[in-house]
Amino acid sequence: MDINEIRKQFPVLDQQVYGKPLVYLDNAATTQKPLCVIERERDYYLHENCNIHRGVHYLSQMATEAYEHARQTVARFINAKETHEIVFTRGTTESLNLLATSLGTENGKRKTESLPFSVFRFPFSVLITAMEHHSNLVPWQQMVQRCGGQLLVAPMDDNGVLDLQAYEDLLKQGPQIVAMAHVSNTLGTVNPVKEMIRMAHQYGAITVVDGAQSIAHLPIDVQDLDCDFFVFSGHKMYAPMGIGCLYGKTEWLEKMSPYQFGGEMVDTVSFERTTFNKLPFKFEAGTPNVGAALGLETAIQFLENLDRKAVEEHETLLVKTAVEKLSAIEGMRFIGQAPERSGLVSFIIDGIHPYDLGTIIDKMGVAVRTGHHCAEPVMTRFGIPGTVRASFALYNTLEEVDVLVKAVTRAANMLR
Ligand code: C6P
Repeated sequence: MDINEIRKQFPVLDQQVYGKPLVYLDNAATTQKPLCVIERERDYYLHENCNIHRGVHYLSQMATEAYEHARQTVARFINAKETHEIVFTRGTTESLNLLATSLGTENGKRKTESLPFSVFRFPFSVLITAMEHHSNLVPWQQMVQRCGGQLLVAPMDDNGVLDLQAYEDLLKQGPQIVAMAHVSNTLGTVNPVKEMIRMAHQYGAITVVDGAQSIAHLPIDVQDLDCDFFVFSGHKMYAPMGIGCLYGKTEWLEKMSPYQFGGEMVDTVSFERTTFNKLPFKFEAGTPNVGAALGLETAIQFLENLDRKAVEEHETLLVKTAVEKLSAIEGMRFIGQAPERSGLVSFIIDGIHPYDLGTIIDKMGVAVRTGHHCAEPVMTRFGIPGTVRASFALYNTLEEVDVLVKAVTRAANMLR
């Protein structure tokens, strides 16, 4: 893998901030976009822009075809059985809200057992893990509160490793839905989701995997995982913002109610009654972000053109090196030390507020994220206000890790 060649495709990286070369280590928040993705979106607006599924004219048909081709590419990328199992959304958060709303209302309204559970079968509960991002916590919390159910939380140990025994004990309480992060955005922990899904199914629950932090780093095969739902955002995998996906097994998507109403998600409409379109369109109300969907397809092609094993090894080396070199700093405490980790390193230094550290190293050109990273309960669990998080992408280099370590060392000395 020629990192220098790859970096040429990311012009945004080649700039100075505060007179220092930019070292962009906030990739878990969003990755930068390669030229091919930027150009694909630009081309769409230059030559193809049109609303889709609506016009008989040439441009509309071309745009519709391109959008549906992008859906096929996503399906192939994550090995979905059927293309209609891919619903385009704005991102992970919208996908999870769709699920928490639709799964709740379906059961609430019809009082049927059409899904494998009913909110009227008490106790109704959703099981999550202690390391969830707010987007995989708050929608479920609000759902159980609306439906009069309970949110169960599987704990983790001091290294940020999920307690699988406690997870199984909670499964015995019969949660109807289990929602889990594939990779934690604060700790970097890679959860054993395949095993967790197998266990959840054994106890009769359906499973939702939050793939926001795994999609760019790990190969995803939804059939092999056997998850019922898998969600992710395009902007964390080199694609534009405003596009993401919900994968769902046909059998559940068929049974779920639409999430939003209007536009082409209908079949027939009268003042008395509406019937809904087939999958996946019944979940795509209103005009979608066509340009971003095409950008997502190009981002997938960009990744597929690389040796993904080599990318994974490179990113693992970046994390390992960062951990080794940062360890030498006095008062360093890593938050999240699971043996299976991906993409990032999170830490605090005794007596130094993460925000102060982040602000100082920013002036040295190093962009990291500080704070609770939208996972406040994780901070509460570790009794800290936040962490400094350096998160890596395939274009980062070992030299950049050195710049990070030097910047953190200098900032820590200044702040002590
Ligand atoms: N985490 C971070 O800096 P959206 O914003 O919808 O694209 O993704 C939400 C989300 C859901 N789950 C996980 C595990 C995530 O990491 C994120 C986004 C970013 O960590 C922004 S808060």
